[in-house]
Amino acid sequence: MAKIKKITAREVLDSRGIPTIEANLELDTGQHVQAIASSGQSKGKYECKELRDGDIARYNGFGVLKAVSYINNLIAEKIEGIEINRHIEIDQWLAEADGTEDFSKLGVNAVLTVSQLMLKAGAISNQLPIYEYVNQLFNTLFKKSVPLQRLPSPIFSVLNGGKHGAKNLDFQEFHVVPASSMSFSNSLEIVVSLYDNMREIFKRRNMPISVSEEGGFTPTLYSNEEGFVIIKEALHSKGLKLGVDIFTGLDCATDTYYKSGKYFLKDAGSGLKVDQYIKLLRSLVDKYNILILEDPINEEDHKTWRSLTEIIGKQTFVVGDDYTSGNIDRLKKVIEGKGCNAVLIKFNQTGTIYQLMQLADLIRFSDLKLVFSHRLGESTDSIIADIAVGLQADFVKFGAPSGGERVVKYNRLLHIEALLQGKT
Ligand code: 2PG
Ligand code: MG
Repeated sequence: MAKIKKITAREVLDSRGIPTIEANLELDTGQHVQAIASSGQSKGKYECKELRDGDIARYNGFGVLKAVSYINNLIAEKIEGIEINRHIEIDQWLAEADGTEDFSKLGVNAVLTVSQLMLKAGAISNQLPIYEYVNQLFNTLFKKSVPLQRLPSPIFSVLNGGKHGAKNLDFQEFHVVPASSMSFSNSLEIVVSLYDNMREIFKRRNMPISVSEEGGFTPTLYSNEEGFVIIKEALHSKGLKLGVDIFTGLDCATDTYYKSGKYFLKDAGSGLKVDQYIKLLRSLVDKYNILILEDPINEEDHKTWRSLTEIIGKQTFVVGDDYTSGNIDRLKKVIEGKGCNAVLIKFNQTGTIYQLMQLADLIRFSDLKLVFSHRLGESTDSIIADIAVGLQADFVKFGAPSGGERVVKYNRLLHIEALLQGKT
């Protein structure tokens, strides 16, 4: 079995121009792999922590030299020479070596970069594409027989506000979600035309065309609801039916507009009390066929999460992202309290690949839908597309169909679709 020969890390930039870690691993067979850390903007309270230098003189404090040096010195020294098929054991060692619950000592950016490297090297040394290797690994580790049969349904962000926009809209992301009966390639083609139509609508209205770091448009509108009106108009000109061909979604990322028990949306004159806010959400859900409703409620208000899921859970996936934060203990609590019916997981919220798989196992077998998501700070690496397919996630959310770091993941799904259909 191939052994890990050398690991080296360095500081590079992510898609936002913020420092991140890139690393290489060489096997003694001469094979090489590379990995890079992604990073969030709207982070959940309970997610794992990145290690940043905090030295204001470099990159405004966002440098990652300390985390890089942990890989190059401490971690590399310990794992070089070990057989690559022991990478899950190494994941467990990484968690022990850090010793904190949230990787705040070594930094989840350092730990997950190494864990990704080992997954890729494991796949390469077993001569398997990453998605197939992940699937086999998952089934073996958790004694499951999840077949590799379908691609996750894509959720595309087409409008952005909140922390991803320019505070123009309160909701962080407006999504379009093609009907799950559509093939991935068909979904992508439809949404790309829809996205073009939206650009044309803004041009016709003489509105400046600006986009967020995840590629969604960031117009200044009178209300959040107007965002749905624009999506509907763009659909109409393509001859598509809302609620039949296409559904919508929202990542509310509530913490930007929730303050002291009230929800402050530009759609309402003043702060809304919980019951008024729920009424507004329900009317949007019905009017615009919202299928995905992510982080609609303040993350500490478990009671309202539960009652909203009870009310709309038959037609809508009420998705926990910041609510669950990829934290397994937190997720167990949410499952017990029936707080949501779908969970979104992000690469670097949880820790190592092994921990990510444990989380996916808990979600899948608790009868919750699994959404696999990018982060705002990304790279042109497409590993999350492979992992989402390998784990047979129900949905993927990789941003707008625009920008190299987003389309590389959608392009990878096109390739995997062809591979699964035996077309390549
Ligand atoms: C989210 C993600 C991805 P971030 O909130 O769902 O869109 O954002 O990476 O900023 O956490
Ligand atoms: Mg979110």
